[in-house]
Amino acid sequence: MSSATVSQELVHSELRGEVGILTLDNYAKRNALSRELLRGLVDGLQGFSGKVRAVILRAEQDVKVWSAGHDVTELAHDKSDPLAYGDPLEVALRAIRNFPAPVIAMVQGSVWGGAFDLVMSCDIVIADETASFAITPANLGLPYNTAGLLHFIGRLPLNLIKEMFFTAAPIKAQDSARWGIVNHLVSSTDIDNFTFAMAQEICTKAPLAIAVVKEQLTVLSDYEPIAAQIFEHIEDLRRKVYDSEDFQEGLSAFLQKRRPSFQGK
Ligand code: YXS
Repeated sequence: MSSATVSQELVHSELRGEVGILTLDNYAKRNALSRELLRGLVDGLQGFSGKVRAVILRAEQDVKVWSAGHDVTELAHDKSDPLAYGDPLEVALRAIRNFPAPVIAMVQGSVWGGAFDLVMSCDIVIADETASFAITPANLGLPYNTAGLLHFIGRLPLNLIKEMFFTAAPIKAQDSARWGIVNHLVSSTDIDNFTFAMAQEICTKAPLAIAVVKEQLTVLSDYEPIAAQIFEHIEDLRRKVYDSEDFQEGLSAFLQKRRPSFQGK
């Protein structure tokens, strides 16, 4: 089976009028964001180009886990940056942010790690009462990347971002609505219809005006002037972390299904 076919197996694409629907479907691995699954997501978006005025990104109906985040088995552990610009997850996040129509994340179940960045890279987030959101690099000893942090800084209060990164604890549905992680919290029985109705409403509006406003908001919210010296300092700090024994311990513990023992070195 070709790689493209495998990817299409992991992410289903469906056209419903001018709404494109991408469904994550690798529950055996809790929709972990592997390079194959992410390729399916990017290919699905590209396949919608010129055909849709709104996209819904979802998992299968009523899952307990929307996505378990970056595929840990694919995280670079050769002392190179595990979340580099060319990482498949970063490529997918940019594809969503640069897609010329609104992408709505429809969330049921738990969202972990890089999948939280994926959800927050969508333009609108609709969730039900089973949803929760966690960002978990502290469980692995991994240094999150600067672009990812800027995604969060542009969307959420700094104290919430710190709590999520420092505790790696899931934010439950009600709190996610209070903090503005989600636009709407609706019941699991209503979420399909509610989300599709919003997508259809968007389809009745001027697509060029929406595409330009989305692009303007992306450019303006991403525009955080960082002096080269500051960026190099940040990269130096991150390198110390992904070079650390703790990161190797975090990866080993995950793969051996045991609790990590971090030594701070
Ligand atoms: O043992 P098998 O082969 O059945 O596979 C198991 C898990 O190993 C696999 N799986 C994953 N594989 C790769 N990467 C993952 N992130 C991942 N998560 C799960 O899926 C199969 C079923 O998992 P299991 O038995 O644990 O399912 P469960 O229903 O009991 O528990 C579901 C979860 C999501 C609570 C549990 O799988 C879990 O805690 N997964 C890891 C969540 C997480 O820490 N994600 C962050 C990944 S790193 C990341 O996204 C960023 C780089 S960062 O670290 O910066 O946030």
